[in-house]
Amino acid sequence: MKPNLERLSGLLVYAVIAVMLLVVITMLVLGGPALIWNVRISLLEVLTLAAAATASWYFFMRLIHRLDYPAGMLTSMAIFVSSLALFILISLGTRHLLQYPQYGETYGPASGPALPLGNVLEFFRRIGDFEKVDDIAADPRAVPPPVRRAPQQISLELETREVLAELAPGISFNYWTFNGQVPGPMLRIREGDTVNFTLRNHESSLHEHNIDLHAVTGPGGGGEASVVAPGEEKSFRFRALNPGLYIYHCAVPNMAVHMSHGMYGMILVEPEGGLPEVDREFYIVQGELFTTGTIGRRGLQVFDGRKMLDSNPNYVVFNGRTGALAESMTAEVGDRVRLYVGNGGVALASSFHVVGEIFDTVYPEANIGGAQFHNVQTTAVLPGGASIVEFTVDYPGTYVLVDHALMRADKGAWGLLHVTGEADPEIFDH
Ligand SMILES: [Cu+2]
Repeated sequence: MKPNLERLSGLLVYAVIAVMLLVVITMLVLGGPALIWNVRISLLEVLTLAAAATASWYFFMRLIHRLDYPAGMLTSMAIFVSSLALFILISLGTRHLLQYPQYGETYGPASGPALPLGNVLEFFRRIGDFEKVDDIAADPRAVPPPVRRAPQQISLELETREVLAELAPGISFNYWTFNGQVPGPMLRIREGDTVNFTLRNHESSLHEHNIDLHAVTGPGGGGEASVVAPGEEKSFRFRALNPGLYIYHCAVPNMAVHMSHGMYGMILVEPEGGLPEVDREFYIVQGELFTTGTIGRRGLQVFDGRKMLDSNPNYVVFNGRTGALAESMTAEVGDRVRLYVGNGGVALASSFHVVGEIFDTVYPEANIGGAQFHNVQTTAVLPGGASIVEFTVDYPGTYVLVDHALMRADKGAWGLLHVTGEADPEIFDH
C-alpha cells in the first residue's frame, strides 16, 4: 500500500508548527520572557532551521506524490531517515545522553566537565533570577594599600556569586565569581598574619563553591574547610607563612569548570618591611572563556566543556572580559609602575609583555625574597601562577599589554597603559 504523502505533508506542517509553539510555551512556563530574551538568537536559529527543513520535506513529499510514488525515491527517503537516526545515535551514544555537552568518558579524579542536564534546565528555569552585573571586570587600579605593620590577626571575607554579565558587547555569559567580579578582589596581607577567612555562597547560586588560596599551608589550601552550599557560610584560620603573590580559586569539582567560569583572584603576602615603594600598582589576571558559539557570536553563550578539554578557549581575556583594561590604567612620565599579573588558566601559559617597555625588574613566578630578573621583555605567567613586574615609564604614549602568543590578542588578551607627560627626544624621537 502506498503512503498518502500528500496528506502526510500537510500533517507534517501542522505538526512542526505545533512543536514550535509547544517549545516556546514550555520556555515561557520554565523561565518566562527572560529565558526567551536570553536565548533569542539560538531560538531564532532553531525555528528558522526547522522551517527550512519542513519546507524541503513538504516539497519532496508532494513531488513523490505527483510522480506517482516511484520506488527509487521512496527508498532514498527511507534510507535518508534511517541513516540520519543512526548517525545521531552513533555520534552521541546513549551512555551520556543526559549531560551537557555530549561526549564519552573523562579520566580526572572527579566528575568530568559536563553538566547534568538537570542543572542546565535549572539554569534556564531560573535565568531571570540571576544578578545582572553591568561590568564584570575587576578594576585594575583596585590594589589595596601597602601593609606596613607588624603581623596581626585579621579577618577576610569573600562571597561566591553566580551572575550574568557581558564578556564582550552584546555577548553575555554565566560567570561564577568571587564578589561578582572577575578576577575576585585582590587581597593584601603580611607575612606572619593570622587570617580568619570566611567564605559565603550567595543563596541564588546553583552550585557549591569553595576557596583554595595558594598562600595557605594546609589541606587543599583551605578548600576542604570551605565547601559552601548555596546560602551557606564557612570559616577557617591560617597563618601566612610565606611571602609572595598567590592565586586563589574555587576548587570544587570539576575544578577547571569552576575556574573557567571566572572563579579566581590573587592574594599578596607582603614580606617583612614590605615591597619597595612605587607610584602605581595594577592588578591584572588573565583568564579563558569556553563558550558554545564561535568567537563573536552574540546573545547568551553557555559554557562549552568540550572546548575546555581541547584547551581551545574562544576568549582569552585580562580581568574577565574583552576590553577590560582599555581605559583605566594611566601613569605619568617618571612613574615607577608595578604590575601584579596572574593567570587563572585553565589551559594556556601567558607570555606577558608590554609593547614599548622593558621590565627592569621581574619577580619570576611572583617569588618574593628569591632571585629577581632584570631587563626582561616577556615573562611567563603560568596557569595557577603569577609574576610581578616593575618598570619606570620614561616616555608618553599608549603602551599595549599583551600575551605575546599574539593570536590571543584577537581573542581579547590585551590592555592599554596610557602614559602622559613630557616627551624626551633623547629617549625617543620621530
Ligand atoms: Cu566554584
